[in-house]
Amino acid sequence: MSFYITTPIYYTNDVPHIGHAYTTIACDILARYNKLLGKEVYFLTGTDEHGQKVEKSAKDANVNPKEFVDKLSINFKKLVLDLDCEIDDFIRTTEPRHIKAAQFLWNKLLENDQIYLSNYEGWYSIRDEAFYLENELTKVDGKFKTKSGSSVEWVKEESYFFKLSKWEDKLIQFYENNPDAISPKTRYNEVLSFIKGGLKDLSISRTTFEWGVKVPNNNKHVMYVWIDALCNYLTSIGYPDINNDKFIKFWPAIHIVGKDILRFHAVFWPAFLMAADIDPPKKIYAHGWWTNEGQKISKSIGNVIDPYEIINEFGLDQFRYFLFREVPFGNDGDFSKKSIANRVNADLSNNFGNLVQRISTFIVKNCNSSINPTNNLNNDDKELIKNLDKKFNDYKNYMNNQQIDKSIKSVMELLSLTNVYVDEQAPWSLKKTDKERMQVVLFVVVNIIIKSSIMLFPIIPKSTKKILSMFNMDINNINFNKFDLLISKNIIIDSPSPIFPRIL
Ligand code: ME8
Repeated sequence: MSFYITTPIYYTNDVPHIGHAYTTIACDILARYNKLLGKEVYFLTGTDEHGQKVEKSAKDANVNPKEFVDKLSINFKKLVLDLDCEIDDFIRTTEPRHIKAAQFLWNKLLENDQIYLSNYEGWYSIRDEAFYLENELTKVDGKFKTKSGSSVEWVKEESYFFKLSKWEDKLIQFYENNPDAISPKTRYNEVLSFIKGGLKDLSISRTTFEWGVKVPNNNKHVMYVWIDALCNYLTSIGYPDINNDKFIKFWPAIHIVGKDILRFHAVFWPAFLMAADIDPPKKIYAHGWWTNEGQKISKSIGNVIDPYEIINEFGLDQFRYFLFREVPFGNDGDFSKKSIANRVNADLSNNFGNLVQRISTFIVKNCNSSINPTNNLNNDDKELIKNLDKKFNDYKNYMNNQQIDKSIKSVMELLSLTNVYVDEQAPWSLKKTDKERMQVVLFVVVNIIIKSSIMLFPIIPKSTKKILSMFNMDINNINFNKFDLLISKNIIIDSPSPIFPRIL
């Protein structure tokens, strides 16, 4: 089984911020989870380096566009690694392999009679790199603005068009037959009603600036940045060679995107693909939008959240955990330092960390650092193990549907139950009265700590690896295979150290 997951490729017009980190970590979590299931995973991210917006930013910085993107792309690549994301490829749209793929896709569309030359006249937002109809705009201080507040300019130029209107029925049919192809459900409904409202042909080339992939056989035109950008998902797996192993194994992909760019992915992209005789994506998941203490994150307000600042203050896994436990994936979320501290203290320090710390130190002190497997379980133990099985199933069902927050919550509930079990069983009292029973209780708890660590590994990989190595587990081969049999051997505990210190 294979699993292909992508982030949007980010514009190289500025430094990365919390929003970019969010989508990339989401994909890393889902990629790591699918690896635990034993699937062959391909995880792609990269940078979107063409278009008017990037060209303008380069001009403002007084640098030529190529030099400009070379410099900015490095920050995005570095962030991926600093977020501990295990990618398989980092694509840049200025690379020769991508220009070749984008031009091939264009020619394919031309060959399939999906493109024609005409004139475009209408509103264009450089910030959104999108065309707008007048009824999608509102007048603010005498000037038209988009819903998100972007300025628009009137564009009048010769342009190639993609016959999007021709794909209306096919798209409706595709989504009606594949109701899971867009998630969450509200986004699916939104896209379907947009398509049913009627699709107009789409302008897919520009002549008034230079910074883009040249249209084959007409150098006056550069491709609309979105047709170039979307094609990255194909380039990485070897397009135009659709018969190569990677393409056969991994296409179609699951695209994780912010809700701002859903229409490009769920309307334009599948239409381009079908028009080029390629299967549409398996799924498009549109997540919500982060605000900063209630305000939209924006450079002009000056409230852009730098992921490095948060990581330095709270720790990487604490940051990853907060982003995906605090807010249901798909909903909007509000960021504040107070809420990260509260969440980390409640879940990671008081619940998970506390359990690991008290059990491991107890075993080191009282059991010569070692616990033996046993079958001598009483009803309380069996009840807790039943809960482990149930929460593991819930966790998988949620993860399979990208409900990351709910899957984390299942593990946290299991850990809370385990803390209650420890209090009730009181191994510190059993030490004096029934040493054999004490061993059983510790065995059950160690079992749950190890399995919870594996379940939480996709979300907080560094910390769970530390815990697993503390319990002498093989951290180079973490997976759900033989999950039931994990603790069939004697467990030796290495010197315990606090994993999640409380944030003061
Ligand atoms: O749109 N909250 O690139 P981009 C959550 N190049 N996520 C956010 C966010 C926020 N406040 N801000 C940004 C582009 N994001 C195109 C994509 S794909 C073929 C081309 C995330 O640099 C979110 O994933 O503007 C959003 O969709 C993406 O960054 C936009 O990145």
